[in-house]
Amino acid sequence: MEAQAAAIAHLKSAAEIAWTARWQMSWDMNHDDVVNLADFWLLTSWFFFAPGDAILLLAMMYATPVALFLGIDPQSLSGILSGTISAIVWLVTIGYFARRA
Ligand SMILES: [Ca+2]
Repeated sequence: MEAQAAAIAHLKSAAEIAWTARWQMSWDMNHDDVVNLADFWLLTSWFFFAPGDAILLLAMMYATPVALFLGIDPQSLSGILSGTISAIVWLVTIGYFARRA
């Protein structure tokens, strides 16, 4: 059980570091000192995955044992689970605003 407590503490601190890194945005997303189409796709991806990444990071920080059990870690950011959550959030959001229009 001591290993479990250490794994939880490790995941929590890794998630806090990942949270800070995740929300840094710049026009030059790949840091090559040029703003071009490659940065546009990275910005689009940054924006698309934001809801899923936020939910996964919050789970890692505030429901750490659950995240550990589910195998969610900072490597999960912008992955399949995050993409699925993000797609659902965006579809529900678009559906909500489309119905109001
Ligand atoms: Ca660039």
